[in-house]
Amino acid sequence: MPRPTTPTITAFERSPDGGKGLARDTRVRWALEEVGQPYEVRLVSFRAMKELAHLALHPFGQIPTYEEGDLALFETGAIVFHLAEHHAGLLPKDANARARAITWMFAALSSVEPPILELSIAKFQEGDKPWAKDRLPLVADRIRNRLDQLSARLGDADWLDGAFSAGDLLMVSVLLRVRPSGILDEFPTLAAYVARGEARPAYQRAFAAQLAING
Ligand SMILES: N[C@@H](CCC(=O)N[C@@H](CS)C(=O)NCC(=O)O)C(=O)O
Repeated sequence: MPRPTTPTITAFERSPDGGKGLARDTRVRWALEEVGQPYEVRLVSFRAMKELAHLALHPFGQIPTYEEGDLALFETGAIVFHLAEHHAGLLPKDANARARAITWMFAALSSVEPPILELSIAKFQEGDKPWAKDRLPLVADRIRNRLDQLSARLGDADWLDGAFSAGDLLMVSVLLRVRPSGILDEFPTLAAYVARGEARPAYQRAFAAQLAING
């Protein structure tokens, strides 16, 4: 089947979060909105995600995916990076500043998101295990440790390294996933950082678009 020329992403037919914007298509929508790239969305059911047609796009049977002409991508980091490389607005021009912004993209996805994901797993997939009660506070403390370090680095800056970048887009997206636990609000500096991200018109458009499907 020929790939669509207008970029097309996949998203949950019905997001488990009921439109809170926590499913990972929101961060891709946000990046597309930041760079002013129109896009289409193909909704997939949980069953369709595990079928061959979707597995050809995403080996792990997940959303989001991204298709544009001959190109098919998965992994939000790769998708956001692709958009940032091909459009102005998400990565600085200066080579060193650009490398630092990319570093923050990796930091969001490989140093901050994993413990946050662990908390969801501990609560929702392992919550009925006899050891869950002992494990939860350990996982929560690992998040606190990371957020403490991140908060210290951000200090009183608006964004992680100069102007808003793809690094901030991913970091804010990752931090939003921990807010329901209450842990984000223990770090007012980070809560304000996330609020700055959410206040961006591009984020608001992305949030509204996913809410229109899931709300
Ligand atoms: N590392 C991946 C994670 C993708 C992911 O976990 N997607 C979730 C939705 S937010 C999903 O499809 N879950 C359904 C499943 O794994 O069956 C990325 O950043 O794109």
